[in-house]
Amino acid sequence: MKELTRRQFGKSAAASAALAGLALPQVSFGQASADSQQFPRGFVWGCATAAYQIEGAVSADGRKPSIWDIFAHTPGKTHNGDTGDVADDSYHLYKEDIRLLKNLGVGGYRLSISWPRIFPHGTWQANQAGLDYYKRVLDELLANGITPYVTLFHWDLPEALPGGWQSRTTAQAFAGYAGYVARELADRVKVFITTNEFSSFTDLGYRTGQFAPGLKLPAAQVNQVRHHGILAHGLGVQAIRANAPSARVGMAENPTVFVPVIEDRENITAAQRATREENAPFLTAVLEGKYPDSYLEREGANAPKIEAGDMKAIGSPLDFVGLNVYAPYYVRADGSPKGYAIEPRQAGYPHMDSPWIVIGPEGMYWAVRLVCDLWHPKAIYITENGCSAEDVVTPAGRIEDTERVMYLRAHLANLRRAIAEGFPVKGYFLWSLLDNFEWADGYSKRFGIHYVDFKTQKRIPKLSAEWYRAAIARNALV
Ligand code: GBH
Repeated sequence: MKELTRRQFGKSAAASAALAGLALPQVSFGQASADSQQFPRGFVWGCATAAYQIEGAVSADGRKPSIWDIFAHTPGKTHNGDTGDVADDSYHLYKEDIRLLKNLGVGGYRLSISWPRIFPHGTWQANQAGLDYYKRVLDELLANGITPYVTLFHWDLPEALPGGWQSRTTAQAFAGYAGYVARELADRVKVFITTNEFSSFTDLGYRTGQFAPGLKLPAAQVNQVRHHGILAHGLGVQAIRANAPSARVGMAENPTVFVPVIEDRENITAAQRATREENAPFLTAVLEGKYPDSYLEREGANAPKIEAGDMKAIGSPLDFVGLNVYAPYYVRADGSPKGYAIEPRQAGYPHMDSPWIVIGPEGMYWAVRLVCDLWHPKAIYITENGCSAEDVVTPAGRIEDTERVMYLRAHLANLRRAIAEGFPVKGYFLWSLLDNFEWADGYSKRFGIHYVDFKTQKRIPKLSAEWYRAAIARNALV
């Protein structure tokens, strides 16, 4: 790790020396241990959010409904009937939220743009007032020295688009929107992220029905929806490159992540196979520009209908791959034809406040390593990582979220291992800056490192915010 800076260590050593007169054993803080906690110079520390989860102001300045407005307002679809109508009111409080970012010392902020603010009817007629809002947000970020990482689609699809992701024209509409935004914001934004989490807006929206628009379609139609999702990404990449030639472009994906049960050759091979196979319709297709034959054979007559040029667009070269990492599966080698077996999640396996966030920090290391070994991306960003916690406010007004600190520290230790082994990880975006509208879970799950009192909109930094601030300041695990 030649790139590491030793300056921070020097400061800490001086501080402990100053305490040496006290009748306490000196805290050991040797050179070796300081180095082993360090991140590379230039590493981007950031936070992430998404438009519908934080903005509120759903009718402001010409915005029209997204499929999430409709879904959340449909009885029984979200916890407690919660909606994003107000959320964190970040639409109005964005300056305060940027102050929180500034206090943390982050270098980057991953935010998303609300498609229905820019094209309230999905396509055709752009809404200047919506665009102007984001110009104000971006200007505020830039004035504070924070680099924006802009996601174009984080699930708030304009309701007006007929058929939603069932329709191929939605992918084309996305490209039109992406190209327009890239052109209009190219002076302010140097990094664009097309879409967030293919499986979340396709499978959960159209197969399981947990997310908007809440459909449960048969396999052939689900595969077509998935195809339109990755096609939107591919056409989006082309449109962004045409309109903002100097911007860097990638996507944010949450592949199913596999940890080999034993770190040896056969189990690592099994994890690699599982990563490629289990992510076939999404990450594999995008990074190979082709669906694996095994996937097409498996789906048979239900396989997606592909038009000429689709796969070329889908496989458009990327400047980076963004990975959202929360919870892995464990996998082992076996004698089956595919060569791996995914371990069932045991009922007693520990998890964070959200039951789906089982604790598996090694997933962070293996996500990076396996994606790099399989596909050799130019760069990786961790575009999301974080967890929910109960976050009770103490009588003293504090939120002592030690379990979140544990979760983050363990994941960053594994990320650091990947970096130390030479994998090109350039930055990390913590999910999330603020407690917010957690989709189907409404306001019942808190992911922020700042607590939000949804009645008063007051923000309170949690212990995890203090911890993250210290990590950023030292560019190291703390
Ligand atoms: C990300 O999704 C999203 O990008 C972000 O918007 C979100 O707030 C964040 O993570 C935290 O959830 O209830 O067992 O059926 C993560 C992918 C997809 C994981 C939906 C949870 C529901 C699991 N998520 N999934 S379950």
